[in-house]
Amino acid sequence: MSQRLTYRTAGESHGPTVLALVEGFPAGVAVDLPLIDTELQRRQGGYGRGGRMKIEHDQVTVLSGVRRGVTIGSPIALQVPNKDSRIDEAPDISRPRPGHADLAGMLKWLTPSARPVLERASARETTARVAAGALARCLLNAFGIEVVGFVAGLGPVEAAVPLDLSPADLAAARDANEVYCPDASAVEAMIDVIHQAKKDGDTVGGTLEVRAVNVPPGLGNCMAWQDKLDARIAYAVMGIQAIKAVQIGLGVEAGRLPGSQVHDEIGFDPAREGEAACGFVRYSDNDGGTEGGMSTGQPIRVRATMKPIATLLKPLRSVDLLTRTEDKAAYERSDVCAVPAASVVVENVVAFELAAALCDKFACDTLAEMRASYNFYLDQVRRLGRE
Ligand code: EPS
Repeated sequence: MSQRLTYRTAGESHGPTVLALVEGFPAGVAVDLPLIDTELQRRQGGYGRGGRMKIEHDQVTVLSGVRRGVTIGSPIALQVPNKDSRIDEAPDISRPRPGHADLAGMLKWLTPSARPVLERASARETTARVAAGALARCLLNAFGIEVVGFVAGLGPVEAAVPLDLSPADLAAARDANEVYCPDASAVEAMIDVIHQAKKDGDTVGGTLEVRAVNVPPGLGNCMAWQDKLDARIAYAVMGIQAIKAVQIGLGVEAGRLPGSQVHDEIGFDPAREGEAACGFVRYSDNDGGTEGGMSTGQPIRVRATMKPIATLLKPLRSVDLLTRTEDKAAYERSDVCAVPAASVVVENVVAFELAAALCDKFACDTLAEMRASYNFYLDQVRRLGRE
């Protein structure tokens, strides 16, 4: 039995390193280190980041699971060292910051200092998730599956991003500005929002969107709720720091519209039979590429809402755990806005879930067997009902 593709992370924000341990990754996949490093560096960027990103220069080291640049089927340990490593010297914090893991963690682990809690809860951990997700993309690339994440909204500013943009055009438009937003007309207003928040000693959140194309039908499983693709994506994305909502396709809007305006009517285009969807097309894109928790072959579309960073330069009210008196929350160096960075995290987290679902459907120890299984399956879909 092949092991399911999974990953775990370890590491504290100011510990010596951040780690991802990826298990169940098929053998025979060429590891594109520049691709992983590019994603790590994109995660560090974006307008509104704080001082930490000037210190770090995130780069991955592969510690295991790879020989001569190709995966060998064993667990893959990915390491990204912290330059700002000073966990033992970092001061204790007795005034928890509302919105962070501080108070809940202090009560859970019975510690009057939030330090041990925030060290692990910090979004620094997303470095490991991006590394694991970018590794998973090396597998997705072998199947032509492309995943692009971007900023769809920032504070009150909403972007308009046409659904028919190709992944290359979407990524190019996104990469042309500091807020990772493909809608050029929204960029200036987004930067203004971040600028104003900084001036006010405040922070700002936003909306992230991920689109994945060339995803074959049949990933996920309606027979077992745990294996539904949309559920697995939502679980993974909700697990990202500061994410408060996840939606697939129309999401919450689907509850406000009649069925005739929600469900994606089915068509067939023989000219597109060679594509992953095997010629099946839809006349709208509201279900976000999944029905019954399975991919339909249409683009997967995921949105996530990120709350504003919980560390405020003008701190909110809190209580000192040492005295039980009300006081202002502690201030730690932080970002004003990490929405662009979060779009990179969501993108790579979704990529990992798609790779895991791909491995489930075409379960194999090696890329060669996966490819054969994938090709066999699409061939069966094309023949379906015709013989
Ligand atoms: C982050 C590293 C952290 C913060 C930020 C994101 O570094 P430091 O605490 O040393 O400044 O900049 O983390 C948070 C805002 C948070 O809430 O955890 C990173 O690598 O992304």
